[in-house]
Amino acid sequence: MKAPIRVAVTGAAGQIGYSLLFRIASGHMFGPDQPVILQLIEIPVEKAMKALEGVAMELDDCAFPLLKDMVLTDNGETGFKDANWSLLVGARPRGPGMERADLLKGNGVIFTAQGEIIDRVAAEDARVAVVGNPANTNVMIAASKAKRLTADRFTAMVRLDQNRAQAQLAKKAGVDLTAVKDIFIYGNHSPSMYPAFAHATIDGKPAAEVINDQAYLEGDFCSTVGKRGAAIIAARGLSSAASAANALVDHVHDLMTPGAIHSVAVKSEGRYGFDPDVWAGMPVRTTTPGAYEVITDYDLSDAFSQQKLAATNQELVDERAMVADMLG
Ligand code: NAX
Repeated sequence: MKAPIRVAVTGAAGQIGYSLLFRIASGHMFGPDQPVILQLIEIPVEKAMKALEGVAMELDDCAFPLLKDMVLTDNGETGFKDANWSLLVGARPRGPGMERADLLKGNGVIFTAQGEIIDRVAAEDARVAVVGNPANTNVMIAASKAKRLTADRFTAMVRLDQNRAQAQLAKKAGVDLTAVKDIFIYGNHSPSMYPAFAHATIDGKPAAEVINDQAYLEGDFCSTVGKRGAAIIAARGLSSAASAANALVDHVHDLMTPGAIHSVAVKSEGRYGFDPDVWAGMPVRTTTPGAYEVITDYDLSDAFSQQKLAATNQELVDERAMVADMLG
């Protein structure tokens, strides 16, 4: 039997955690023959730790053959110790009347600490996936604290947006979901993101040709995908959780699957015209488990794509400026 993978999860007693942990323990993230050890991290507040105990009891009660052990902790040093993957889901939510700069800085404190600890105590092959918002800036802060781990080990999730975009295109075209290919998310995980229909295909033909409604693609399609999170809050009274957990399963699963092509927020290094130092969504191809190369040959030279890329880049640059004193 393979050696277990150690998976640290922050915010483990939260909404997303409740949908996520059972999928990891049942083998959906790392495969049906890969044992796992869950290292569950919450805040040092009695209510949160008590809730975490309840989740762990339920995990026990599932009798998952792949789940070899669990660690429950409010201490990062313990929680990230020897972790192969650190899934940073917990974050500070936006409070009433809170300015965006305060939200960015409040989270900056959390991701500064977690970046430092992971760099110090996580496994040699440590990899990090950030979900907690503002995800792109949080991952940038965490990565800036790392001295041992290189920037490519730090990714943020835009996969939920990719899945949303794929589903919307399939519905609009009246085709099976699997007919929609090459739809990727560029930029920030925020309404400014660009779900790039420009190079998407449906049944092997350009999506724009099949849908034949440029106004829809540039208008409703982009805004539906960009504002889907808000629409779910309006309908459900709670933010997306099961679909976010599912997207994180996809994010990590595909990063562990050589040949997979998928959207990930990575350090831009200037690709697709993004500022070199921001983390932006873009298509990557997994090379070896955990490693990837950015695909740079998709054509986004049309005026609409250029305008969308510039806008989401500007938002990332502005976010970076707001936390400039916390970087490095
Ligand atoms: P919940 O509020 O249900 O759960 C968050 C949990 O994190 C809580 O139990 C809290 O105690 C814990 N937590 C907070 N700070 C922590 C810290 N420093 N260390 C460890 N645990 C900590 O939120 P949930 O619905 O689970 O969402 C979690 C995060 O995901 C939010 O920031 C949310 O905005 C973000 N999302 C990101 C998405 C993406 O696509 N990137 C989509 C879904 C989601 O909105």
